[in-house]
Amino acid sequence: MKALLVIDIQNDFLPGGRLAVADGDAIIPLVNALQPQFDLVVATQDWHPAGHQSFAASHAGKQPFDTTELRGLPQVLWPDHCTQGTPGAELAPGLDQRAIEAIFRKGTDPEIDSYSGFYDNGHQKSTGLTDYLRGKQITEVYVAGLAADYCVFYTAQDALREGFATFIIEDATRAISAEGFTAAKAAVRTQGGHLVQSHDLLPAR
Ligand code: VGL
Ligand code: ZN
Repeated sequence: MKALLVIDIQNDFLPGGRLAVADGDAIIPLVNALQPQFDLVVATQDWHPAGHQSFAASHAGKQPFDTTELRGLPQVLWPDHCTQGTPGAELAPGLDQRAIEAIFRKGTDPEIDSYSGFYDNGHQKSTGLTDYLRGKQITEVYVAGLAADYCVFYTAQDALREGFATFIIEDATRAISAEGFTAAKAAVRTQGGHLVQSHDLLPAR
């Protein structure tokens, strides 16, 4: 059984948002068109408490995109984004949510970031996504959404670690950094994952 994981298609990651990914809105029609090709559609939602430690504003003297360490892990410091209950944290209005069976929220622990839909960045706590997918008999996971070089990449890596056949739908994602996505694709391939295009999945027309 195949699942589509729709990663963080939220207003703050779209043009005009607090942590906008260039052209991020361009993937929404594709993600909508892809959904009927899957046995299960699940979404993730970045969902930070105000004052989250991944926000530059939580660190005196730091600017967005500076780096620091959190719990011994390298951490990019972001503009405030996807704060719980704000419009920026909502799933994009253009995203068809009818077939989304569950939404996994992440980044809720104020002390640690969580790029992956499966685990926090320290791999200490699970969101329950692995068990949920296994319970639905899922063996193949296709990842789409934002951003390609962060949450999509980390989710794909954890899916591989958890033993799912793992695919990133390349034209259904957009990156914060093009170089970052190039490196991410190489890493995913090295780990046994695959890059596919939406036309590999959509019926011929
Ligand atoms: C993301 C940076 C910070 C993402 C989330 O969804 O890729 N990136 N929080
Ligand atoms: Zn975040």
